[in-house]
Amino acid sequence: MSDTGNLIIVSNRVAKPKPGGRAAGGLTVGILGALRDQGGTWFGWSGKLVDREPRDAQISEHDNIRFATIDLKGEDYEAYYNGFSNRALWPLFHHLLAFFSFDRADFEGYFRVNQIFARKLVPLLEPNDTIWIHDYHLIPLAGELRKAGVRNPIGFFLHVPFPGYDMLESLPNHEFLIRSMCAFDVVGFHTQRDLDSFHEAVKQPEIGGTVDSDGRIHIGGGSLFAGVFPIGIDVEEVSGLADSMYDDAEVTAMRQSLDGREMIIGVDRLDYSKGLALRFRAYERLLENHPAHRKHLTLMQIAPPTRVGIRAYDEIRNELEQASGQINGRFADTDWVPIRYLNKGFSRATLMGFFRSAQIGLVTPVRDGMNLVAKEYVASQDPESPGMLVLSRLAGAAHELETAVLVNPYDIDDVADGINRALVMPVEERRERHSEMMTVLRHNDITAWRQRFVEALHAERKT
Ligand code: GDG
Repeated sequence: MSDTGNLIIVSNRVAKPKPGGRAAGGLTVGILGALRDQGGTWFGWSGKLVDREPRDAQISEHDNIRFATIDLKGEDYEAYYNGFSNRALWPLFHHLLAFFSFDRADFEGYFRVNQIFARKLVPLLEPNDTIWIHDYHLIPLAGELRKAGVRNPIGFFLHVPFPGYDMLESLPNHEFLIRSMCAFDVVGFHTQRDLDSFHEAVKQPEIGGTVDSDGRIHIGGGSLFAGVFPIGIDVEEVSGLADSMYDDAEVTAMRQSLDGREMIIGVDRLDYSKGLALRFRAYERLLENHPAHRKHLTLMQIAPPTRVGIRAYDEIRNELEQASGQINGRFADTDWVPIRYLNKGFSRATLMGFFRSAQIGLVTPVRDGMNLVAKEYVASQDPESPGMLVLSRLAGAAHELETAVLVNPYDIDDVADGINRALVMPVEERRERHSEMMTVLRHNDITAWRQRFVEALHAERKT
């Protein structure tokens, strides 16, 4: 054990490496890197549902990292995950009130699961450990750990946006949520905008916090640090993969099937926050307004399903099938189909090869904490003749990738014009914009992200 103690990572799911399993995604690689540096444990739900009270955490070890997982009761999971986390917090934090619904029983289940996490985690903790908790599923966890007498530094990183107070107020127990976030020692966000919204929330009279000039928040006799820690990617890993996968058989076959046409690529979990229906409409508008692109352009949209069983997610799936069918029906010809809509996932390596093969990366969420796809697309490009990123201003990534073609995803004419601008952009301009984006990606890469956060957490030991 190092003198800084072990790092304990807590998240809803634990990405345990499986023998022969798929290569881990960027965030998982970042977390595993942090655990390898400091030594430690990754704690979370096992993915298994049971019908009795969950047993103590099951521990296993790979590569010097401990994995500790617990099962959950089916009804608890339904209320905690599908219910409060994904029907209330996810849409609310993404400013999408039309998808928001609140149910007291769901909130109770959410709170109960956080209590279970605390109860099962406490016996695994040593006095010198630092604890880093991830995302909106686990906001009350620090408070529950404190009640159980845990004195270790506890950090929280929010992977999704943090909304303004007028939006938060729609949640009946928003005050509880804000106070719960203040039970952490360090709270991290992707962007300054999210941090500003958090400050606005803690300063509300009913919350009663103050923010000093160093960014420390003082509340109820205690204090915490809240800061901006933009998540990044492993730039060299992504560009290396893209380079080596360009000639892979599946990637080559896909490129050959384009028959010399240019390709726009979209890769998103099938989620209403990703703006996919509007994206299809924007592409349709491009084909309407710029008929020269017809037959010379293909949109390949990859959208692996997630959160299956939540109604809004089943609905978006139907909506997209209809929209792509209708646009293809309107414009397709015997030798050309405008949209290839793929409702499935691909290996990480294949995806990077696809990114390298696409002239445009189209990333148009209606709201996104950061959006790693935007960063991966940029890092996958050939610096000599890079493809261009068309990026929603409402993604956290737009705060860093200022030289992408920035668009408002709600304005389909703006998106259509943005794609057109990117398609006709001279290579010198593309190179210049790409090189500026790469500088930002390297400065804020995945290692910088985790090291900055863990450093901030260690600093809390002394205060
Ligand atoms: C949340 C926040 C924030 C996608 N399809 C496949 C696949 N992916 C990979 C992408 C990328 C990751 O999944 C998605 O990350 P995003 O950041 O784009 O979006 P969320 O899943 O919504 O993530 C987001 C993030 O947390 C980190 O803080 O940026 O704002 O919403 O890496 O490449 N990977 C594979 N096959 C697929 O088909 N292997």
